[in-house]
Amino acid sequence: MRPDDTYYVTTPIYYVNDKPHLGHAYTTIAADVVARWHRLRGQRVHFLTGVDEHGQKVLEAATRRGISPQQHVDEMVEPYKALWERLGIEYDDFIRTTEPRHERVVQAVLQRLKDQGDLYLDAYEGWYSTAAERFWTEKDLVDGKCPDTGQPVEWVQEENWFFRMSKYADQLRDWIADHPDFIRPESRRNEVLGYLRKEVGDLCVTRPVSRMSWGVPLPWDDRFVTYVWFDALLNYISALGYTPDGEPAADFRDFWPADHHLIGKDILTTHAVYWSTMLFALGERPARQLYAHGWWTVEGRKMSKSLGNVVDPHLLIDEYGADVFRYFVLREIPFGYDGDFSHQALMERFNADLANDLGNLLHRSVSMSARWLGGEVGALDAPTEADVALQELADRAVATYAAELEALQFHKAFEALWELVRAGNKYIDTEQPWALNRQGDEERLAGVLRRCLEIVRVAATLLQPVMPQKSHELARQLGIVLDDDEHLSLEGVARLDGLEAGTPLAPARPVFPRMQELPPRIRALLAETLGTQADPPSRSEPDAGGGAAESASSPTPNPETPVAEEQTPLISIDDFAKVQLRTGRILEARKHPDADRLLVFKVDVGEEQPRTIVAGIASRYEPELLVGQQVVVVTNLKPARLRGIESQGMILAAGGKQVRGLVGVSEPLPPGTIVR
Ligand code: ME8
Repeated sequence: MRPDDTYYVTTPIYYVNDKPHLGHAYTTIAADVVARWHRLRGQRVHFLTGVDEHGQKVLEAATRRGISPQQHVDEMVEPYKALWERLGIEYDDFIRTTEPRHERVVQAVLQRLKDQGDLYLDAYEGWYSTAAERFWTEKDLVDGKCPDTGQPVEWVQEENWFFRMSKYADQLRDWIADHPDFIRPESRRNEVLGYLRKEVGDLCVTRPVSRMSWGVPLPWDDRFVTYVWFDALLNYISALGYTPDGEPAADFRDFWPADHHLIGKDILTTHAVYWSTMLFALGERPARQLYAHGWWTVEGRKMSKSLGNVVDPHLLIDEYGADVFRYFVLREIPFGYDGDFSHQALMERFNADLANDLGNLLHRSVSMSARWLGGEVGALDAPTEADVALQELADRAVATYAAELEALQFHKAFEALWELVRAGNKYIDTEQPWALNRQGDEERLAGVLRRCLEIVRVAATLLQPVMPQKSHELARQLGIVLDDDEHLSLEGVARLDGLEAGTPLAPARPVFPRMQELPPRIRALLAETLGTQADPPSRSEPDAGGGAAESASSPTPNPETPVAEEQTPLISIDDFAKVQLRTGRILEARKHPDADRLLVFKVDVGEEQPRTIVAGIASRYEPELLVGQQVVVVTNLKPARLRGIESQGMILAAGGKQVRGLVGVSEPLPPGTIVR
């Protein structure tokens, strides 16, 4: 009997006819996330991936390169391992089907099936598609071509060995009926049931060496090698040390049946029908669940070689980082559905979820704690009704997150967590720590900020399997330093009191700095591949300091490069005297309702009425943290409307497009004091 505290997940083994692409990365990321999750839960996990090294496709790829198939597969396995390393994939075993430990099992299984009368030799003729590596009947063909690949077929007559798959078809029908969760999602289950409504034939499990020699030799008949699918499917148990006879190997006993075979929808029949009947013939149970996910298109088009470049996993890691790539693919489309990978969508998702919601919550709570609580985790105060509601939401979010993740409903898991994160931001808005600070209510201020930090801890903990690096960066901000192999514990994670009061927080640093536009390399590639102008240049909003002038159209110097003196036209003292500068005090600050980069201020500049000033500094500053701040204002600038709000002056700031600091005065002075 399989122990309860183990978990076994597999990916397909990928053909090494080419380098890995987005689709391969997708399945493997999903498997890694569930594997890491179950490890975090304290289970003993076996996560298997690997490569499919036999068969026609691989042989053809080797032939094209003019090298032996063995040399080809020895080389082509490396890009897979290298990509998994960069993507942070922590597999427990990586199987190659040319390994002796695998070939031995394939041969033993064939021998066993032959001995029990489940294999027979038969003459066969039919339409063979080289591209799909399978035979079709006349009525399967579409316009005389292979229905799967659209490639030409040829009439082939040959002897082959057959597996009595038909004998096990009823057992499979019963199994699916008795195990409603065996095939997910439901639509895919129906697809298999539809297939099984028709008569199920036997399966040809060999290829004559004369036609295709790159495979596992039949132990008793050297005219044949094993059909690549029969060989490949056995990887899921050969890797566990399965033998058809004798004592079961320890890993097989502990991990079979697998909890999840993750596959793409393209290989559902082979898994649901071939693999299950093979297992029945061996007297074994099928995996607990086959989960067939959907297919990615790229920028609205079918994935192809040239489009593949636009979503080359290495490019995505280089430009966005492995963690953001991992998060995006699992967040963007429900697992099981088809979806489109678009860079614009990635940027929007990043900005909305990571920069705005989570990043902001972290930044606001850490920087307000730094400012008003000496940079330490505050102590909890007696909970109010709002606090109790927040705790209930946290309990619900954690429970839902766990359940949905374990059901591979990644997007729903994230939705549940983000409900909590957004509630954290709202809690800041309603509790108004800045007002508490003004009123000197230190106890409540500490309690409010503490609960916000706790929500960040909950998020960091739950996100560890998805964003292993970023979650540790979040933890570091909370004053928790973890080694690579250390983790935030899931135990009691939902309770909003897991941190320790008095722990020093790290200085606030953005973990997810907002993306203003797509990286230049991506923009260039998109333009080149799709022939479109990717992403228009940034909108005309003001530069740092963002005053009223139409400054956005003028070229912005790189903030890192001081402008050379000879390039700057000199002005006379009279010119300078035209600029009226005064000290001001920020009375109110809020986000601009229609522009992410802008903040709207009420500034006292010593006049009867405070001025409304709009400034493009939202990427750096939380509005509420600026209330009370002394600034320098250009007071005689012509008013200008910025996204519908009239700005009556400019707050001076240092930096170019990216503001890096506000200009201040060393002493507190009355608003309206002249600056010269
Ligand atoms: O089929 N979108 O290997 P393979 C999402 N060796 N996923 C995709 C995808 C796309 N556009 N394209 C491919 C084989 N995939 C066999 C498997 S298993 C015993 C043998 C993913 O290299 C998806 O997981 O063609 C799909 O099932 C797998 O790549 C096929 O990889």
